[in-house]
Amino acid sequence: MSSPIRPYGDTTGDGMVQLSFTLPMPHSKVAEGAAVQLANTMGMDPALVVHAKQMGEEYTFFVVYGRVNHLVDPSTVQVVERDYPLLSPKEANAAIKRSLRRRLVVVGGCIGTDAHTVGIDAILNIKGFAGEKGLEYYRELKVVNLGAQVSVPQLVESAREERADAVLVSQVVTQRDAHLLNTREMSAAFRESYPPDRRPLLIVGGPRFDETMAADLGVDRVFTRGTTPGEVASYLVHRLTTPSSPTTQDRTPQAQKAS
Ligand code: B12
Repeated sequence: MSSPIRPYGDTTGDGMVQLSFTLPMPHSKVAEGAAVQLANTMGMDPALVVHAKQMGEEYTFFVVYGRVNHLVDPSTVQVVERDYPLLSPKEANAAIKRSLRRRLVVVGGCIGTDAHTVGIDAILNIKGFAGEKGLEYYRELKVVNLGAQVSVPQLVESAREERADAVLVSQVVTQRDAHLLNTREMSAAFRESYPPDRRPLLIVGGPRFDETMAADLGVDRVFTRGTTPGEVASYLVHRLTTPSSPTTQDRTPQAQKAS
């Protein structure tokens, strides 16, 4: 059992935090005063401007350091814990071979206008990420990487053509909630194009997603910053080859023959 805690900067429990933001005004003493006023309004008191830098002609970036009185209670925090075992590529390949008796097909890409492919490539490309090989390295996975700026209809079409078991979508740009809107559009399109028991597993990832939003976004799982390919491969195996998993039932060779 954990008890409520405070942040600290200099001495344990002193409540000190650091905050950065930009105000739409040139740097001046008034601008610094405005930054302190904002911090005070947010509950930082006292608040000290420790860095101020004019950006272009009309903006100033601030770092403010100060005390808050709020407590956090770790026992009430809700997170998505990993609820599947981490497998090595060898174990993942063996599980797919044993259960599907064919390669598991993954179609991925960045949807909308998003051209940030480094994240999805980190997961899919053979070179991988953080010392782990990407999904292309797995012998029992067939990976179709559609790259950047894939439209939702294109994605659905490719998923159909490839008979995808899973669709992996990356969204990095979050301006005007583009990542949320695009993801909802994507999941709605898959629901429209597939009967519920035939729909591929929908996975979305990017640095600014909230992992708890999967149901709200209509996807099966959300992955965020720092995700490694091994985690994704293990999740795919868990969801698509474990007999108790609901999405597995209609993808087994027997079920596919029957349909
Ligand atoms: C590299 C980069 C670019 C490159 C992209 C090159 C490429 N081929 O990808 C270029 C120069 C093209 C670019 C362009 C732009 N960029 Co840029 N870019 C970045 C930068 C510096 C790094 C992103 C990156 O590669 N991260 C490394 C990867 C490995 O991390 P990741 O994406 O988080 O991926 C990991 C996880 O999130 C997860 N993951 C990600 N996707 C998926 C998907 C699945 C299925 C799974 C399971 C996991 C997963 O796994 C990955 C590994 O752990 C960021 C700033 C930053 N430091 O993050 C800005 C940033 C993302 N860009 C930004 C912006 C604004 C732009 C532009 C709009 C700029 C402009 N005005 O033109 C354009 C948009 C272009 C477009 N149409 O999308 C903003 C976005 C702000 C926002 N709130 O949305 C950022 C945050 C910079 C900033 N602070 O302003 N950019």
